[in-house]
Amino acid sequence: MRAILGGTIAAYRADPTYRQRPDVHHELAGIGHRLNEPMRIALAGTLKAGKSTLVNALVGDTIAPTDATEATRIVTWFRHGPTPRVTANHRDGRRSNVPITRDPADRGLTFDLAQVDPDDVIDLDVEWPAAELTDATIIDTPGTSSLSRDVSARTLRLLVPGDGVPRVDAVVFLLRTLNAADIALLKQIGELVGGSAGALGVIGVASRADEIGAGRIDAMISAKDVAQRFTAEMDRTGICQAVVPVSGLLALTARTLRQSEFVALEKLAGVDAAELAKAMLSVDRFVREDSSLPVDAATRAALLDRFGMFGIRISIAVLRAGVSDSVALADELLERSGLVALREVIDQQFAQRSDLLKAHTALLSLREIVQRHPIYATPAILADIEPLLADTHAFEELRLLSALRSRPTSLNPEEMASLRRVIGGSGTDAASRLGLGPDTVDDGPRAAFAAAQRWRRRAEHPLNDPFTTRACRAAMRSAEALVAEYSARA
Ligand SMILES: Nc1nc2c(ncn2[C@@H]2O[C@H](COP(=O)(O)OP(=O)(O)OP(=O)(O)O)[C@@H](O)[C@H]2O)c(=O)[nH]1
Ligand SMILES: [Mg+2]
Repeated sequence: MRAILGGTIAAYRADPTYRQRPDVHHELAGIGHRLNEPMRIALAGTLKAGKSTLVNALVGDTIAPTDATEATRIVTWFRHGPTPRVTANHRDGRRSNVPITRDPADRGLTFDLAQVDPDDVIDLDVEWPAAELTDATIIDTPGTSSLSRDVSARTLRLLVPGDGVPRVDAVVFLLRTLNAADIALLKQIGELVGGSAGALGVIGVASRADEIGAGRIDAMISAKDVAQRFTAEMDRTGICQAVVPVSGLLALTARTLRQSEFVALEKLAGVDAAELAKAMLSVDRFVREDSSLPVDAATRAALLDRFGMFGIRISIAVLRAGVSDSVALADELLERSGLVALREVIDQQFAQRSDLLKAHTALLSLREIVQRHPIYATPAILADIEPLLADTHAFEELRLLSALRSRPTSLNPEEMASLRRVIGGSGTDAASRLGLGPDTVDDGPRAAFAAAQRWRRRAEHPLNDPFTTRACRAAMRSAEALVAEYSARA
């Protein structure tokens, strides 16, 4: 990729017409800069799906405004920076500083947008010293309700820009329901992010998962069922296969759990079970002024705000099961929020392949520029780009890793585990793909050869369904690539 880019830059420098076009040189240099930047992950989805809350949960700090403030109408970039700083990018190219204020109710930060007209601002740039942002820049987008509204248009311009050059490398799409408008939007995004092969770098989240079961303790279990139905339905559309149920609210609260909250929950956990069950029959009852619960009404309302009904129930259950310190409670809540699972999926699908995703974005950008500004060398450059974009095996691996989560195969559990491994499910280096430890690493070439043979034979099994055959063929190709890699090294 870098070689093609370098060659292209040289070709434009030497071209008699384009020698004098700093704007084009600047655009080309920008592609190179982006290859060195962290991967860009956008959070998109329907109105009030919980995008901003999930941004905060991922970062581990309340930095994205979540109320219906003006800021939720603006695309906001969260990048790593040494000190907190917010900059507004204006339509006329101007950049201005935006003061940061803490919300008095401690709902996190708000940006003081008094001097800023949202209609005049293209996007906000937030620099924040959070470790989570060193590997990925996270982009919060305004909710999309329909494809034509102004706010939706802002999100669409970011995710599906008119010039076809992607601004982001991967998308986490939050859905509370699956309706035709959501699917249409997802399709557009999927086509852009993944090229014509679709479904690359798009993860679905069944959001606000704690609400699906109406706050019952098995809410996350029914959320899993819903996610499975989402997955199956999305699989048919070919957009994104991995769908994870997540409660961003619970995750954020877990990551920012306060000692005072732990104390209040412990008091509630001490209440007689029947009495507590009655007091928690509904939200109204729970926050009632004249309740006999040992925690005052204001504190109860605050708990409800931070945990939700499900979060309170689950916390009490966890405390009753014997957890006795706030760190252990936070860990348990985080696990149940689905955030841990989401992070694993993000790591597997995005982080480990960030170079691939970034290279893919760079190739699309480069192709667009050389087509827009044709020079003598354009056909030669395109001839270099096209085969790289068409080499879809790495993309096929990504798609399969998620599809294997939900689609049945005739593989036995051992086969499934080693197939997932060989297509990069536990890491993309040769040793991880072949399951080699430090003492067996010398067996690499032989193991790769054996794996290629094994999957070729398995792909030809007469009782395979088409999906199983497809997965086995992909594993065979992955193993063959390892064989080639080893022989190139030797
Ligand atoms: N119970 C529950 N409530 C949530 C969850 N995530 C967000 N909420 C609530 O839903 C409301 C909207 O959350 P936001 O994070 O602002 O949603 P958003 O998608 O950013 O909204 P817009 O940007 O305005 O489209 C807030 O009141 C949140 O507290 C969740 O996981 N569980
Ligand atoms: Mg928002």
